[in-house]
Amino acid sequence: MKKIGLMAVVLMVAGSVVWAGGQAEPADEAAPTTEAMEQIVLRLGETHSQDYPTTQGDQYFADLVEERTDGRIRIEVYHSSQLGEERAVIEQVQFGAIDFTRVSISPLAAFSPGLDALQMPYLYNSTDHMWRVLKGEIGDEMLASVEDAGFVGLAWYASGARSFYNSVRPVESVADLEGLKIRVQESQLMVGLVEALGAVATPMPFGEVYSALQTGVIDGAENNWPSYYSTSHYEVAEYYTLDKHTQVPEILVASKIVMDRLSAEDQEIIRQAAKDSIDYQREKWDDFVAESEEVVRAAGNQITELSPEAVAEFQEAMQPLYDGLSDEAMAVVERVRAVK
Ligand code: GTR
Repeated sequence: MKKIGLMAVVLMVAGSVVWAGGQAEPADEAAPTTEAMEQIVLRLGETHSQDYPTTQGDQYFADLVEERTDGRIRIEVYHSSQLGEERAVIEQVQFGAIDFTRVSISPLAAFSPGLDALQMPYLYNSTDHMWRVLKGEIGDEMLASVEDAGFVGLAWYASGARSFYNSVRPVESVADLEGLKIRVQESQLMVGLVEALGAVATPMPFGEVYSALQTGVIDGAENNWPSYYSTSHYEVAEYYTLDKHTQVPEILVASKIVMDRLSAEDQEIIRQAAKDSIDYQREKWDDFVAESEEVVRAAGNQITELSPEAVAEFQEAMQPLYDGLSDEAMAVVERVRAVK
């Protein structure tokens, strides 16, 4: 199957192929006959490897769409950053060169700043609390809010809690982070968070972190168990502190330009398939968290649990981030806190 740019709309007619919106294939002059089937091939960009739970969620979503359209819409999942690093892919989705992506809301917030309210430090008091927020009114509003920036928010995926790891020393208190060079996602909020703790924030694409850790360009980074494990960062940064500073939802988005070209019926199939992939992704997530933790612990990494005093200290150090929020974002934070 050949593709044209972002969205290949193909008329498949008994042996001949005509590109709608592109050039007709000159090889076969035969006019389309009645059994013409329009096939749409779309691309989804994913940073993680094929067996990572977000990629499994993407693939499940793609399969549902293909099944529910009898093969008329095919979504190809390009995992392992084949289409580029997160920020670059988001830009391409915004102008319609890539059709879908699954990303962390951290880098997406650079395009749709309202999302920052959902990734504030120590915002949720449990994973269940976060899911009640995401599956409720606030989650729906936030999905809808990315439309202004050129995206169609389709679904939230699980991503656990992010914690610090480094190659220099165990971190048992905020003071232990002092001066460490910590890689962060390309997100202003994350830069502020690391700086508030006295460390040096270094924004960098995900794919560059392993070699930066290995060569000592950075001392550490922060992520959840699955990413710490699947990227092999745990092999080059052995100290992992379970401070769980943020729970950052993953989000599946479509390009608004691309969605607007589809029929209302197809848009609805896509939206529903995305929603129907959430539980599957969450199940895969939980399994992979357990597996990651087991492997990393077995490898002999030094895992630090914070004392309640140290947790309080981390929370206090991050208060300036809340003080810096706009009234609008603070209103969202307050609504999140009120969700029982
Ligand atoms: C992971 C997330 C990725 C990416 C990565 C990072 O947890 O799933 O989408 O944002 O973190 O730190 O860059």
